[in-house]
Amino acid sequence: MKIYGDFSSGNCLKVKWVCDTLALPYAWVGVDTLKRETRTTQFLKLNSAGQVPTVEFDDGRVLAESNAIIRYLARGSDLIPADAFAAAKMDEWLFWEQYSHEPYIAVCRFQMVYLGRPASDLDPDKIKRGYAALARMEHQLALTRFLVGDTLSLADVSLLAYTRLAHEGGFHLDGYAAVRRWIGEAERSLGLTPGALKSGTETIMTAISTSIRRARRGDVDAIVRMLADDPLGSGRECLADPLPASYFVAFESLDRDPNIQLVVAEDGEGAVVGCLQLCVLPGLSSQGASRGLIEDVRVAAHCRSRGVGEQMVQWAIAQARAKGCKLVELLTHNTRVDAQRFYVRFGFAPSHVGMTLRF
Ligand SMILES: N[C@@H](CCC(=O)N[C@@H](CS)C(=O)NCC(=O)O)C(=O)O
Repeated sequence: MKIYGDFSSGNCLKVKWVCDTLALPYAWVGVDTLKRETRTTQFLKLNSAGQVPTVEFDDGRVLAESNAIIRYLARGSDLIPADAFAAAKMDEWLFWEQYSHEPYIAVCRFQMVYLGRPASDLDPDKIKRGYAALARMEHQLALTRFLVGDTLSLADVSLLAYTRLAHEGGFHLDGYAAVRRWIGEAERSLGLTPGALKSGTETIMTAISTSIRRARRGDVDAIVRMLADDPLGSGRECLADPLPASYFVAFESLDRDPNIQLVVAEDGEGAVVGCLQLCVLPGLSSQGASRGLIEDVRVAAHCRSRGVGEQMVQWAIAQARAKGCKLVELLTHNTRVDAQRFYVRFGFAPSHVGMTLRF
């Protein structure tokens, strides 16, 4: 499945989050709405509404409208309540989001962030209706943990997309304690970096859209180069031409192991811009809980700080959750202070003292 989307669009992120949470494989095709790439003849053939998100399934069928897409992708999953009435309440929120929330909160944000308008220039009616939407959510979320009862559903996915960015549209959430509590819980449930896209337009505009796929033998060279391009790795790796055979022997062994996924992140042109290894370790402790272990996260030097590492780590967290892991662990060298800060943003907390015995 291909997702045509723009990372700056909450509507598109809804689709990404559902796929990541349910571990549905996809290729992300970046479409820059500001460059009007949704209005090209080619794109209009795909979706005559000229909008993203649009998904194209492997059999050629195409589906648009964010809430229709997530509803289709999440069918049969825990993101849609099994009870028919609760599912209808979820739909109630989905329709409401498109008519009474997104046109105010997302549009004000668009005008401020992308058109550079000051808050004072916003349409007062849009602001009023945006706050009315927040008030309605606050009322519900003071009563229930999520929008439909105690469990995360597509209603939360859909409403989270722009509510977490409401401040970028000039909305103050200070008086909306339940909404703020819910944003944190929903972000954690979806494995999102708290406030991932809150740091302003620069982060959003320069983000690289990646698709994450299993590494192939032909990627070994690119992976080893990324491992070596780092103060610790430069002393550990050997970039001889050709590479030492030990790298390929290790790759074959990793590739055969069903509990290990060595993946690469590819940019829109198919270039490998990042890598990560996820191991799922079965164990007896904690009542037989499996745990995920994230290792060897690297991003190509020219692509750092552009969201690649974040997309890979979110993918790994979602995979570990989908495979039934009860926790995810990683080791980061105690000298890598920036890396530690990066992982804390996903909710990782320093918990162990790592010990190493080298042979
Ligand atoms: N109701 C649609 C709205 C989609 C939409 O407005 N997409 C915007 C990005 S958020 C877009 O593609 N704009 C470009 C354009 O209209 O040319 C949905 O929920 O998917």
